[in-house]
Amino acid sequence: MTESKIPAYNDGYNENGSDGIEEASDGYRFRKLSGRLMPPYVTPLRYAQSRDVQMRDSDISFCSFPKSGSTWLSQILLLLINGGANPDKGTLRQHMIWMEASWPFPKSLDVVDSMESPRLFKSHMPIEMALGGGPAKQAGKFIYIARNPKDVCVSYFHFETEKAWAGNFNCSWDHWFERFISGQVQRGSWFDHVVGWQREIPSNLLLLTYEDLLLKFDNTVVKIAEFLGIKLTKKMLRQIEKNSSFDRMRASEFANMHEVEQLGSFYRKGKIGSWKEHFSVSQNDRMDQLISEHLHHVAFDFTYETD
Ligand code: PPS
Repeated sequence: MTESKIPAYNDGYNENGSDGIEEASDGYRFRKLSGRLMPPYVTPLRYAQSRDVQMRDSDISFCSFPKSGSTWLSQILLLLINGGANPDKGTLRQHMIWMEASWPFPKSLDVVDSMESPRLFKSHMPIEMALGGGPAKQAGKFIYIARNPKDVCVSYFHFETEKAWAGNFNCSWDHWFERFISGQVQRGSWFDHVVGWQREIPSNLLLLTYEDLLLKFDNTVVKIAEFLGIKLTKKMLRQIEKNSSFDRMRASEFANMHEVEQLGSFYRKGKIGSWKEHFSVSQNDRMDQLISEHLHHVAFDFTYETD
């Protein structure tokens, strides 16, 4: 595994240099692939490789729109396949295969082909651009995790502000809100992403929500284990709960994400409802309107606030 640290996003690190990277008038940087805004580190080469990967029956892939709890899910999956404990070597990121990204631990198709089973794949792609063409076309198990769009919008605002991979841009909350609801953020429209992934639900695709993990942890982990065919004991479940807790992940060398220095505040709140600290009444009305227009037929049942 590559041990190098990537202190900041650097165009020169990518195979294609800065080709195809665009900068909007507000300073937001992105690369367009298949008409969608992507982070610059999703290079055409990495994206092509991600489409060509051949999945095995034993592979586990998880996907989400950014800031939807995918890192938490990755930790739970790793604990599930490892008997409840973290592996002795490496970090959480190093145990994930992130085919579409050129950092921090890029892997070529040859390397991925030679890896032992079970392999754990991470992705943030919309269904039309999914790893290997998506669950309907591939072997292995796929999990898609979604989170309510209000909290995603806020979490993403903090994640993208003053980050090199987004051009170190710095905008107001109001400006970000407009970008988010019009799909002008890296990975495109949250609504398209979430609606697209549940349009067809083959038997090798499990849909989850971040809120389910927070509010019904045991049931949700049992559901994941059953889906993956993993025997889960009560002791393992308690170990998984402990080792995947927000505080434990934030504090542990294994999961703290310090490979990318700019991710210092990666574990920000880990709660439902932090949108209330940012949304104005009219922004909330507009988001509710979009939710009722786009989500009336989706399989997800989001929770927006807790008592
Ligand atoms: S990324 O960067 O797109 O991969 O982000 P992702 O991991 O999908 O989502 C990040 C948000 O998940 C929160 N998080 C957690 N919440 C509860 N428990 C645990 N263990 C946990 N780990 C990560 C993280 O704090 C981000 O949400 P916000 O609202 O910003 O805190």
